Amino acid sequence: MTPSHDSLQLWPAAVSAVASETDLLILAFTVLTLLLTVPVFVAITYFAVRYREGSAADRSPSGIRSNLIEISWMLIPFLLTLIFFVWGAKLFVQSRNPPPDALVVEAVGRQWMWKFQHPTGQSEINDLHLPIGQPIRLHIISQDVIHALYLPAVRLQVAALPDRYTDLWFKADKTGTFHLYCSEYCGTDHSVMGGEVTFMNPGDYQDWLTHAGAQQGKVAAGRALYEAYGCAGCHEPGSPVKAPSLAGLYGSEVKLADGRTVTADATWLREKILNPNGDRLAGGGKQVMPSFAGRIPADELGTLIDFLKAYPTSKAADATR
Ligand code: HEC
Ligand SMILES: [Cu+2]
Repeated sequence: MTPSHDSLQLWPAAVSAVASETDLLILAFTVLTLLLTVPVFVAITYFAVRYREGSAADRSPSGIRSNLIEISWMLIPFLLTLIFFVWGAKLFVQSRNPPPDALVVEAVGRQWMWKFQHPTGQSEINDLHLPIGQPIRLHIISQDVIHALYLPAVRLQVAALPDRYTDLWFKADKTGTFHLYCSEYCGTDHSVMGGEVTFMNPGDYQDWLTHAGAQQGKVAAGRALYEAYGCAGCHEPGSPVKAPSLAGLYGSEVKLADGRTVTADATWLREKILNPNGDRLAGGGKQVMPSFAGRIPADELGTLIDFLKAYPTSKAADATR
C-alpha cells in the first residue's frame, strides 16, 4: 500500500496524462537547452585552444559577412524556445480550468495537517482516497497561514490561502499510493504536514466510501488529530512530559485527586480534554496539559474520542495509516 519512503526517487511516478506530458515538456526542453548550449561551449573550447597565444593559427579576417547567418542564429533558437512557451502556456491554462463535471473534494490546510472532505460527506485527515478515470477538483483553502498542496504524482501544486479558494484538478488513470505534501514552509511541524494519496478503481472508491471511509478511516483520522494537536507529544510513552498513557483508558476506572472514581467514558473524556484542570487525577504530577476548549471543533473532538475508544487496538489503528 505505502509508497517506498526509503528509496530515493529522482523521477516520481506519473499517474495522469498531464503528468506524463509535463515530463515530456521538461525532457524536451532540457534536450533543446543542451542543443543550444553544448555547441557554444565546444566552440569556445576549440577556439581557445586553436587561437591561444603563440599558436601558429591563421588570424587573417575570413571575409565572410552574411546577414542570413546572423539572422538565422538568432531567429531559429528564438522560435524553438517559443514552442515551449506555447506548450507550457497550454498546460498552464488547462490546469486552471477544471471541467464542470469534476468530482469536487474540499481540502483545508491547517497548522499542521490537511483535511479532505468527499462530496458524500466522509472526511479524512492527511490521507486522501480518490477514484481514477474521472476528473477530480480539489477546492482548497487554509484556516491559518499560507500552505501549499503538492501532489508529485500528478505534477501539480497550488497555494492554500487563508482568504480565498484555489483549485487543483487532474484526472488520474493509474491506481496506487503516492505522497502528498505541504510545500510551503508554514511553521514548526511543516515537515510532517502531509500524507498519502491513494488512487483506486471507481468501484473500490465507492467501497472505501461506504466502509473504510466511514469507520476505520475515522480512527485513522482521529489518530492524525491526536498527533496534529500535540496530544502524542505528551501522552506517548517516552515523552519528556509525565502524562498518563491514553492506551486502554476508554471505559476504565480513573481515580481522581479528590477521592472520587469515575469511568472514562466519552462524556468524561470530552470534559477532561476541554478542561484539564478540573477532575485532577490522583497522584498526578504537575498539571501541564493546556485546555483545548475553543481549539478543537466539536466534530474533531468526536473523531479524537473515536480514536481513544479504539486505542487498545492501536496496532490496528496504525495499520490504517
Ligand atoms: C503539554 C502536555 C499535554 C498535552 C499537549 C496534552 N495532554 Fe492530556 N494530559 C497531560 C497531563 C500532564 C495530564 C494529567 C492531568 C492531571 O493530572 O489531571 C493529562 C491528562 C489527560 C487525560 C486524562 C488521562 C487519564 O489517565 O485519565 C486525557 C483523556 C487527556 N489528557 C487527553 C489529551 C488529549 C486528547 C490531548 C490532545 C488534544 C492532550 N491530552 C494533550 C498532558 C498533556
Ligand atoms: Cu503547511
